[in-house]
Amino acid sequence: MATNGTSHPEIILYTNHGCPWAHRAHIVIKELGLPYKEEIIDLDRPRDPWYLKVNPRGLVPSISYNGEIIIESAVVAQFLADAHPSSLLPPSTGASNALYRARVNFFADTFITKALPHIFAGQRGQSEAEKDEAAESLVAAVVKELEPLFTWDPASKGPFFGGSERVTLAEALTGPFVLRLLALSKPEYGILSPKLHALLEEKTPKFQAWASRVIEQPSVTYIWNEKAVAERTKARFAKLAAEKKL
Ligand SMILES: N[C@@H](CCC(=O)N[C@@H](CS)C(=O)NCC(=O)O)C(=O)O
Repeated sequence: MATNGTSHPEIILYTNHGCPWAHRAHIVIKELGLPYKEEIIDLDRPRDPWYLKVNPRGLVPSISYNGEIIIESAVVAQFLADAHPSSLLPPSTGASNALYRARVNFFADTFITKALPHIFAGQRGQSEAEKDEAAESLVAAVVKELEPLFTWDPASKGPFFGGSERVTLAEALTGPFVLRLLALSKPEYGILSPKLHALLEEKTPKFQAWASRVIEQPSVTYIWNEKAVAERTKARFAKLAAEKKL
């Protein structure tokens, strides 16, 4: 791969600020302090042929890194974290670093495979009862799968994964969904059950304490537009319901 010595790589991030998967790449880039150029991809219309050459799947995010194209948010995030060692992720040298990296990946994988489907189910819910049911299932999944992974003591260590003082790859991969979970369950939006806040606080205090710190981080919030995402999410699910596609 072409490199440019000690200067910064040339990065183009193909993104859409409403997309949680693209949001992962934004968090990583911001945490690494890397300059980048941004190309916003309009997801409301078919992809232009030039973008399908960048990413034949037509999805965001993609990055160009010194001319090399990398697609899929988890791959992009991992690549950037590996190429630029930082508190996001230690290098894979030695068993103890490898173990920490495995723990980070397991945490993110658990969030995405065990918790996220219930967040989506809540968004799809057509009635308050369906939304409440999805909220109960989500909280049960967080109790069983995620709460036991908070093994550090945030009173004596940092608030982020493994007791880190700074955001790690675990937060970069899950933060966009944590933001949505906590924002879209505000009663004014009617998207996720408003009971979620109290349920999480009561049943998953470690997750809740961690999540409340994640959503305060500037790297997590700098592209976040809560009202715009809430409106779009509502409109998208209303359209799907009207088309009977839910
Ligand atoms: N697995 C992909 C998912 C990316 C994805 O679904 N992006 C959505 C926006 S949030 C997209 O580009 N959708 C465009 C389309 O489906 O046409 C990743 O992690 O990068």
